[in-house]
Amino acid sequence: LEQIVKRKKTEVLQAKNKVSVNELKNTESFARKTYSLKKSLKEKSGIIAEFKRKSPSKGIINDKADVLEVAEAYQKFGASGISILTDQDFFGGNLADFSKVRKESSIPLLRKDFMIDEYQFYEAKSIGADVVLLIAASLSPAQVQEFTELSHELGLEVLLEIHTEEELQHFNKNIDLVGINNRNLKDFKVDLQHSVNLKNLLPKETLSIAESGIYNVEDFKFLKEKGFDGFLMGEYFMKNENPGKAFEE
Ligand code: IGP
Repeated sequence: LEQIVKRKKTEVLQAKNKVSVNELKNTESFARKTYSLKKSLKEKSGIIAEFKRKSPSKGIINDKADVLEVAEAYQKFGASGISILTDQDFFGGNLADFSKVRKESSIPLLRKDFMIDEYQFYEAKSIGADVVLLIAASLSPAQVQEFTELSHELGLEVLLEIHTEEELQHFNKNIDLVGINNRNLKDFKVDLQHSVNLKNLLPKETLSIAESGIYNVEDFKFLKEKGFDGFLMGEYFMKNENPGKAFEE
């Protein structure tokens, strides 16, 4: 994670030099009204289906699937939202994938990246995001607070990702959604029960998302029974030649 954050800082500096915040503010998407994932979680399946080509823990998952085709299928078969990785170096994503999907879809889109600088929030808005991810493990509670305020000014919802009890300190009542990562980012181990225990420490009314390592219908049902409002699933779909079809089934 440290390595990713370090790389990200350089990347943001380069991006700032290419496109200024003012230029981002002048993009077409910047003025659009965003979709609410909170609302969509209740109205549809609760599944946030992810487009992810590769990951540090799994290597290449799928480098052939077409992002537009997959996103269209995810939406058609009832996803509440779509998560699209925009990190290039570690996850094989890019901003263009995101913008393309935005043009063709009308459901909430989550920009999945490592957000560490204000600039990235303007960028997220300019590519058509509705929701941004804040990872507690790579931010201070003060940064989470500050980025949440900025996101709301831009009309974006915030998904705070936590994995440990200590990270509950990053929570504040302005946060829209709390994601509990079933996967430990340090050793990549997946533990669903750990997430359930952590969820029970959150205020009851908090909307919670179970993230990662949901590999079959039993996992999904288990987490749903335990009261999770949303389910972020990537690999289970992406490892198929046709991820959209995997979602349908
Ligand atoms: C999806 P999976 O195991 O279904 O492919 O996981 C998603 O939760 C995972 O990609 C993820 C992630 C992250 C990726 C969760 N938190 C933070 C990058 C950064």
